[in-house]
Amino acid sequence: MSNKRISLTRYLVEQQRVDGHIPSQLRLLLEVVARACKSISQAVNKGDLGGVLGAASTENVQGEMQKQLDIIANEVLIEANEWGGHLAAMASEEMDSIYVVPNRYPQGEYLLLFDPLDGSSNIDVNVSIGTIFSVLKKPEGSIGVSEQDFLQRGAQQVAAGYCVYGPQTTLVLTVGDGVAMFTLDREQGSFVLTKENVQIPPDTKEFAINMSNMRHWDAPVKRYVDECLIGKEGPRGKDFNMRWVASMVADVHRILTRGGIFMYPWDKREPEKPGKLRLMYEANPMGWLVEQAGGAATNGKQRILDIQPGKLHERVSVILGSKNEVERVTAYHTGL
Ligand code: P6P
Repeated sequence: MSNKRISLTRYLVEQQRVDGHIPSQLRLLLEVVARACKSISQAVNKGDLGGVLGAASTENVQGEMQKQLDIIANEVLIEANEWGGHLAAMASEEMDSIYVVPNRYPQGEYLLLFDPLDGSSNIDVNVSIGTIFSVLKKPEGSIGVSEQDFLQRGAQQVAAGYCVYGPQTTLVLTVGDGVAMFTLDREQGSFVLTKENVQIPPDTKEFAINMSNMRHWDAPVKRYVDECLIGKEGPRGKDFNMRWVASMVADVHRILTRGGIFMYPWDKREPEKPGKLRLMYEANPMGWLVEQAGGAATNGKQRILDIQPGKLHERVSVILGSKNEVERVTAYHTGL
């Protein structure tokens, strides 16, 4: 890549103009989301100095205690996006139902879904967290907008990405033409292109799973992790390393950067739930990013992006990352 600094704005204009890849309304939407992520990054960076750490006194739709920053991040995304005329509605992990753009603003054709601050359990201990977002188009001919309009397969996404608030603040984005990474230049206040055409190595020696749940796993996951732990004396013929940040954004960013496999599978703790992570605003955007970078993403049995959602906040088992590893775990589930 030349040493010419390419801003997010220029990258998106070129995706719109040169490749005809994204309409101006989608470009506007992505620039607004990026600006909102900058504001969230500022709030996160203040930490105790901003008086925004710690729990709020409320629970989200998942029944999880909300952190103050969860609520702040949600409000920042709503306020940044509701007036621009590019959206019909928004959906968030932090809101029970969809947020329809108020009548005082023009309605657009896009639907924005987000987990405003993923990894909240890490906020108070200064570990990387992030915002995950997914963009769908409102179905043609749909009058008004309803939750039903959001229930589209991940393969229907027109844009997806996340912003990781770590040692750097980095926006990672796909519009279906590969994966690009933009690092926030705090002096200029702009996101600068630092990686494009990101590729995940098809093989890896690094797996990510919460090992404390081992006794609850299904046999295929247990088999895969056991083989990794046996190492080079076992069927894998190589030793493995393990990482678990407990922030999906941080684990996925590592995998996009150097490969690996991330697993949050179904387990016996709550057998009626297909998994812990949410399909619409965690697994789908991350699954598309990983596929666009040459990786794979399944629920152990099928491609995540092919799952037809039944509910806005439905959960899913997630196996994603280096293609050959994801295919192995999936084969252990399906016997193929
Ligand atoms: P556990 C964060 O709360 C999250 O939704 C993901 O970001 C993360 O991968 C997972 O949950 C961590 O879950 O059970 O290990 O705390």
